[in-house]
Amino acid sequence: MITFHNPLHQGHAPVHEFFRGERVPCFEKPERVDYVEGALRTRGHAMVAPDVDSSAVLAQVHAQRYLAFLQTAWQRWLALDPANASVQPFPSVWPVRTLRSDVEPDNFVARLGLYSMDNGTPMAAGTWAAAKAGADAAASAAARVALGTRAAFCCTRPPGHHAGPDFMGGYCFLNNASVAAQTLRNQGAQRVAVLDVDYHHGNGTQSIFYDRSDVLFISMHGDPRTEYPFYLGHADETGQGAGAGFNLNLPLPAGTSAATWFDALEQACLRTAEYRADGLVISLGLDAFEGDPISRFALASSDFTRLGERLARLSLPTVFVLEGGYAAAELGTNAVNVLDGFEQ
Ligand code: Q9C
Ligand code: ZN
Repeated sequence: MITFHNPLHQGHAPVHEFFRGERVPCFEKPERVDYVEGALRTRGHAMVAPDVDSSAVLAQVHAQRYLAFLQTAWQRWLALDPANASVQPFPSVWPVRTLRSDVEPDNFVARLGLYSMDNGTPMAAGTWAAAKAGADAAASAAARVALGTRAAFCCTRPPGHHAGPDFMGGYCFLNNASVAAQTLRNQGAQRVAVLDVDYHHGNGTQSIFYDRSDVLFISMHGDPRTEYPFYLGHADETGQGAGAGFNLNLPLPAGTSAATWFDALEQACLRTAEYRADGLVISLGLDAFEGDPISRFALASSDFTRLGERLARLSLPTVFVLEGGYAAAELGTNAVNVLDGFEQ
C-alpha cells in the first residue's frame, strides 16, 4: 500500500511527560514510527513524501487562533527565556466552567492552558513542523485516494485524534484523520465515514464533526468512565443539529477480549455500510494490542490482520492514518498486518 511518511517527525521529540505526578519518559517517541517504517520497507510497501500542503484544509477543521498559537508557540516560549530551549512547556491552569476562553491571555503558560485539554501533551522545538508535515501526509494520502487509488496509509506522528477544533491533548496537535476526511469531502466524496479503532476515544475528531451529517464518526474504545480521555466517548453522544444520528460511540470495558472487540467492529462496519459512505478514514491506533503499556484491550498481532481483512470487505476508498500504540517494537508488525490483511 502506498505510504505517505512524515519526513519531519523526529523534530517532535519531547523527553518526558507526567504520570501520576512523576516525570517519566515519553511514550509517544520517534522510534514508534521508525519501527513502522522499517517493517513497511521490509515487506515492500512503497514509501513517499507528502505532496500536498494541508494549510487550507487545516483552516476548515481547526480554529485560526489555535493554528496561529501552535505555529508560533516555541518562538514565544524561547522569547520568555533563551534557556527554555531545553525546557518543555507544560500548562498548569485551564479555563474550565465559568472561566472565559474568548480572551487570549498574554501569559504564555495561560495561553497554553487555553489551547490544551491536559498536561500530557509536551511540545518540543520541532513540534509545529512535525505536526504540519503530518497533516500534509494525511492530506496527501486522502488526495491520492480521491484520485482513484484504492487505499493509502499516512504513517505519521505525533498522532491527531485527541486534537479538537482549538485544542491539543493526548499527544495530539493537529487532527490528521479530520484533515483526511475533509480532503476526501473537498475532492468529491459525498459521505465520509471515520472509524477510530485506537484504544482511546477520538474526542477531537468527534468534536470536529459533531454537528455534521456529511462525516459519520464511529469510535470503539476503552470506556471513558475509567479510560482517557474521560470526558467524552459515552454511548449517548449521537451527534447534534444536522449531525444528529451521525456519531456512534462503542465504549468497551478495560480488559475486553478480542472476540468482544470484533463484535463491536462488526457493528461499526454495519453502520458504515448503512450510511452508504463513499470514502473511509481509519484512525489506526495500535494500542488495542495486548502488549500495549498504557492500554487494556487484548488484540494479538494476528488480530490486526483480521482487522485489515474486515475493513477491506467494506469495499471503500480508504485512508489509514496512524494514531496511538506504544508497544514500540511491535508497532511495525501490527501496522503491516493491518495493511497486508486489507490488501490480500
Ligand atoms: N500522562 C493516543 O493514543 N496519557 N493518545 C496518559 C499519563 C493519555 C493517548 C498517560 C493517553 C493519550 C493518541
Ligand atoms: Zn490511543
